[in-house]
Amino acid sequence: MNSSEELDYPKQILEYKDGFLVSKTMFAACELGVFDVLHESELALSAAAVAARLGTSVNGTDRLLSACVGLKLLKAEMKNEEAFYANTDLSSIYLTKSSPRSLYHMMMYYSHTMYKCWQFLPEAIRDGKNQYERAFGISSKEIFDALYRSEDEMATFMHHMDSIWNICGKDVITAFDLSVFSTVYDLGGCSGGLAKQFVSVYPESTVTILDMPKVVQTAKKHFITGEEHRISFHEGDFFNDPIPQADLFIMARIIHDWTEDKCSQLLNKIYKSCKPGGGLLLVEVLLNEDKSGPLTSQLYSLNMLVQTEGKERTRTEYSKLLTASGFKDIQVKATGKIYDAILGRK
Ligand code: SAM
Ligand code: ASE
Repeated sequence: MNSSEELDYPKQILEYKDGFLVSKTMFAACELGVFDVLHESELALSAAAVAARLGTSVNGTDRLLSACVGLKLLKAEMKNEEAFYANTDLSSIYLTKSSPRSLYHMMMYYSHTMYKCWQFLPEAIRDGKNQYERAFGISSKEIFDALYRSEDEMATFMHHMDSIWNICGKDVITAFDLSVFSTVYDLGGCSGGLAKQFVSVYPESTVTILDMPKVVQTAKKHFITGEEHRISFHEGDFFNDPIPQADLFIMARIIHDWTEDKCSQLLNKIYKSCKPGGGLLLVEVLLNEDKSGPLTSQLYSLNMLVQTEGKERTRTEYSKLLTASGFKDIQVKATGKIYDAILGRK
């Protein structure tokens, strides 16, 4: 029930409508390099000094910096009636481009690609399908042809995918004891962000990343650079090429991309390639059984509608999918962070 105070002043609704103003403010500050300039400077800087370094207007920069203070992404200190700005610890760690835990590429993917798709959310709900045609003029039937419509787009997507595993990869990989599995395939393993976490936790294992040839080539060039000798690559198409035998298959954010039919096809194929006693680890966000939350999973499911042919699922829905393909002893572990882990055994 709403209180009469709320009915009189719809505080939450008014806050929600400003959600995209908040995101866009943070994205613009990242894109322009505000956090990088402040990180590089030893001293707090005035809006005019930041503007001079960024080559932006003083007028605009002044308002952006002030809004970032409101968002608690920057701190301001007054000296002789002028504000001097500095990063908070959080901004230095997560919003500068060069930090090892940087979310800069994620912000750019949200600000450019996702933002454009979400403009057509009502249309996506009317049509029940992704909006690449309306958002980017792409009529491809294959979602990854649309996602990888240029080399730049592919690199941004891969960086975006990579960045989250520096933050919640360990939790996903340690949700179950996976030390019994020595040959591991990460299907659709992309840049190898999760594979890196895997080999650092399980020193006896080797991980092979299977992905599309152009993704593998980009991963080798920009992401996995020589030192990680327990990570290798396999160029292939998990729908149309044979899937090699392994003790453990990992699929992170794969099942949520595809229709029920394609998921079953893929899972049946993996079951056949899985060694007896082997396992399949799915890494996905989970919806509550009654779909009442969490809000992040509900919003990500809408994102899967505007961007893919898939959706987010409940633990029961994942268990049913795995069971139907032959997997048994299905266990689900919530990590408390965005991504959770589901393990099935053969
Ligand atoms: N597992 C990674 C992660 O969670 O960070 C990437 C997930 S991304 C949403 C889906 C991945 O599946 C991409 O790397 C994409 O290139 C790959 N992929 C899509 N279709 C594929 C196919 N037919 N064969 C192999 N890989 C595919
Ligand atoms: C996919 C995952 C994502 C395909 C497209 C995607 C993500 C963004 N775009 O498998 C990451 C998950 N985040 C959200 C908001 O859904």
